[in-house]
Amino acid sequence: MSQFARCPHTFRPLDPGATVSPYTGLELPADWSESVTHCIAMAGARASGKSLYTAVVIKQLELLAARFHRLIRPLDESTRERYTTHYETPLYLEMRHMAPTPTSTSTDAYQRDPLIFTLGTWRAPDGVDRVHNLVLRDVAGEDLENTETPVEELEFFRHAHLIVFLFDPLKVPQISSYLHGLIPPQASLGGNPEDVLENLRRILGDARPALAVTISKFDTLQKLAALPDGEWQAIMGNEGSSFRRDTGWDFDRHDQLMLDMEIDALLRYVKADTLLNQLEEAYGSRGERHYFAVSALGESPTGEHLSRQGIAPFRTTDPLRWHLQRYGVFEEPQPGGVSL
Ligand SMILES: Nc1nc2c(ncn2[C@@H]2O[C@H](COP(=O)(O)OP(=O)(O)OP(=O)(O)O)[C@@H](O)[C@H]2O)c(=O)[nH]1
Ligand SMILES: [Mg+2]
Repeated sequence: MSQFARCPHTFRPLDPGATVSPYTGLELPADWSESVTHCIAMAGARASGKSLYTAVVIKQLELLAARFHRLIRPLDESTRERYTTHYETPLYLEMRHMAPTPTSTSTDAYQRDPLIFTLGTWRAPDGVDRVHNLVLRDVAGEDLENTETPVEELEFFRHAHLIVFLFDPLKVPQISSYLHGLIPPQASLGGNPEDVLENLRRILGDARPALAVTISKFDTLQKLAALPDGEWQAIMGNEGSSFRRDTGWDFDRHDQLMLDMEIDALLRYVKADTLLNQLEEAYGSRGERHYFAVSALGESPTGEHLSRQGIAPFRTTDPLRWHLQRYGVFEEPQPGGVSL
């Protein structure tokens, strides 16, 4: 019996051998209680890039898995259908923007059910080879911006293994005023990430799941490297810095440590003090948090359509691998096995 299976809707632990979730009354997928569940929730303001990230990260995981001779597959028909309709088709076939994720109270809230992908068989922490399943919950930024959203609706955040908190750097007031004039003003929706973080704290209560604090749309900041000589050229154009390069399929602890420190330094440099203080206050010594920088697209879209150069994701799998590597998933086997 595995103690690594969780309810895919609520992310709560399950009793060994459970075939039905005691929290939802719903039947669990076959052999679920023998498997390892990785519970990951997306967070962020409207238009912070959560759904595009979700669409792209699955494709990237497929490529990564192939290197380990594994296949990523939707576990059920519902995941396959929803991923294809809402994520893959608009982005990869129609090459256009995705519609904003509907609020959880609307009838067409397809994200109320989690996306479940099986990652193949890997050695589990108990030394037994088990199927690992990734459960991803995309959320409407509208629900996270709204301080009246009932906590019960979003309680799964408390039980997540990992929250990927995406924020558009240009939506942080201190960063956008710092960069005023350097980056063309972006007329887009979406609230202040600081407000979302505050609301997330309300939802989390005393829980502190690992938090991947992730700059989204990093391509917009990378553009600063192209500015004529100056401070930004020096910072973003520095070939030696971790956030300048993608490490391909390697997930290297040292590189991640550097990345974390560099993003921290970058946020200090652009005087994002409110955000930094909020994170320190909420997480400080109470929970794990790590900084990341990703770009799902690699390039700013023009109008309704995505760049003609296609999608060039940058460091998208890093936040997920921060969690998965602890379980030895997408890692070369260690002689002594994995220890959590
Ligand atoms: N430049 C750039 N723009 C991006 C990137 N990812 C997303 N965007 C832009 O951000 C918009 C919103 O992305 P979504 O993924 O739909 O945002 P969301 O967080 O799911 O928004 P809600 O569903 O309303 O919560 C997209 O339509 C793109 O214009 C990226 O990697 N680079
Ligand atoms: Mg969305």
